[in-house]
This record gives sequence, structure tokens and C-alpha cells, in this order.
Amino acid sequence: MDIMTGNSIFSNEVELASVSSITAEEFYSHYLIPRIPLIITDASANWQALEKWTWEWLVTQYGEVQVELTDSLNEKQQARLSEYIAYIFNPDEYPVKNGPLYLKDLHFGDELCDDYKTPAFVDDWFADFPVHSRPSFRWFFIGPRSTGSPLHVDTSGTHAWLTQIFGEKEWVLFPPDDLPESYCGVADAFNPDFDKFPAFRTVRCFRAILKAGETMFTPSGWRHQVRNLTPSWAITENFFNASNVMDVDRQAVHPMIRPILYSVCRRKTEQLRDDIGNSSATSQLDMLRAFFQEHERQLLLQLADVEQVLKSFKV
Ligand SMILES: O=C(O)CCC(=O)C(=O)O
Ligand SMILES: [Fe+2]
Repeated sequence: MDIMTGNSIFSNEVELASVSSITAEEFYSHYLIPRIPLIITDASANWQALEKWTWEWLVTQYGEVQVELTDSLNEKQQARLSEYIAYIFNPDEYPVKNGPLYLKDLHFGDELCDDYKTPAFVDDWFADFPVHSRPSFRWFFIGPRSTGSPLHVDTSGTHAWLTQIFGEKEWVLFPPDDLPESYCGVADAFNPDFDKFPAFRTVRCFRAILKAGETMFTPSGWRHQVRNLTPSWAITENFFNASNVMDVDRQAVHPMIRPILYSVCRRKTEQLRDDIGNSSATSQLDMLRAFFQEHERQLLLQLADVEQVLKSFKV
């Protein structure tokens, strides 16, 4: 991992930790629960994907597929994947309006799931959702140098992991309370306008360059911006478990998510009870208890509203 040091643009820039051989227990207590981002250098060590997934393979398998590309004005256009990959390696040879063009969400089927493994430290409770109602939270990001994603927070309160398959990706990440969410989509964290966006003056910034084979953990709520320094290919999945179930619950938009969340958490509570004595099981149970209490509180609040209405009728 390289860290940009010396002429940092932020006065409070922190080196993003990079580890290998982290146990699930260490990850849980030092990164997941305190919500600290982290690079894990060997999470993909046994992946068949790192041998098998070459650009040639991608063209052979999916070259004819029409993909949706996003330009720098966020406008969409279509191309064949094989054409797009040729462009990635020679962007200057293609007359593209409002480039560079980015392939932000190439969804893929279950057939590729044997080639990689969700990293062992990731406990993903979406896996317990019924297949048809499981949100589609896994995809590839593919693009030439200079593509990237604007400052944003990941969807629906989820955490994310992202493994770089090819090339290098630069990241800046900011703790949730250090930057207003209103900066997302408008401020450029790689070249901040300190007058327009003054919170950048005091923000803590975590910066890193993710290299092929390395995996980034982005905790729920962290604002982050990303740019590809070379032709780049990454795979990512978003996930939740007891540590962020409250966030997912609060931000759930689809009406079906809440009841499913509720029943998955009940099932997890039963499983964790069998594991009592194990400190991480105990703290997960505490978080689930708080989650259920919150639901109880919400129900009580709704009941209080109903009582108010009934009272007003009695007058
Ligand atoms: O690679 C990108 O363009 C965006 C990555 C990202 O923001 C994420 O994985 O959450
Ligand atoms: Fe993201």
C-alpha cells in the first residue's frame, strides 16, 4: 500500500491501516464495531478469480453483452463490453464526448460466485434473505484511468468490501460526523474547495491506494471518493449484520425489507444464543436486543399517536 505523505491537502490526514491474516475476531472488535476502514492484503489469496479473470477471459465470456456506461456528466450510453474494454486500454484513441466512460455496476450471475469467496471476516446476513428478495448488492466496477466515483455514502446503511482485481484505485475516506452528507455528489474531495466546503478544513481524512489483490473495508456511513489511477477492475459487495442492522433498518426504503430484516434478526438471535460465552456472540446479542427495543419504541410511539387521535375525538 502506498500512502501519499508530505504534501497532503488535509491537515489531519491519517494513514489507512493495512493488514494481512486478520482473524474474524480481530476484525470484529478493532474495525467492524468501531467502524474503522481497513485494507486487508490477503483476503483474496485463495481466489481462483485472480488467475482466471483476465481481460481476455472477460471478452470471451461476455464480450457481446451490451453494457451501460456513465460519462463525466452522469449521462448514460450503451456499448458492447468488448468495445469498451478496447477503449479502457486506449482511451485517447476514441473520440468520446464527456469522457471518461465508466462501467459502474456490471452485475453478474451466480456462475462467477465459485471463482471468489466473500472474505472470511465478512459476516453477511443478506445471505439469509430469501433468494428472490435479496437485494442485488454485488457488482464489478470497470474503467480506464481517471474514472471514479464522486463523494458518496454507500447505500442503505450497509458496510462494503471491495477487492481490486486489476490496476490501482485511490481512496479518500472520511468519518461520518466529519463531513455533512450534503457534500456528497457536489464536493470534490481530491481537490477540495475549502471556501465552499469549510468542513474539509478540519476533517480527518484516510487515504490509500488499493492495489490488485487487496481488499478495502468501508464501514457504514463513511463518506468516500474514489479514482482509478490505471485501467481498473474491482468487485464489490455491500453487507450488514448486527453491527449495522439499525442503520439498514432506518434507511430501508422497500416495504418488504423491514419484515425480512426482522425475521432474519430473530433467527440470528436464536443461533447466537447457542454461542453464548463467546464475546462477539454476546455483543451481537446486545446489538440485536437494542434493535428489537427500538422496534418496540417505534410501536409505542405509533400507539401514542393513536391515543392522541382517540383523545381528540372524546372532547
Ligand atoms: O470504485 C469505485 O468507483 C467506487 C467504489 C466504492 O465507492 C465502493 O466500493 O463503495
Ligand atoms: Fe462506495
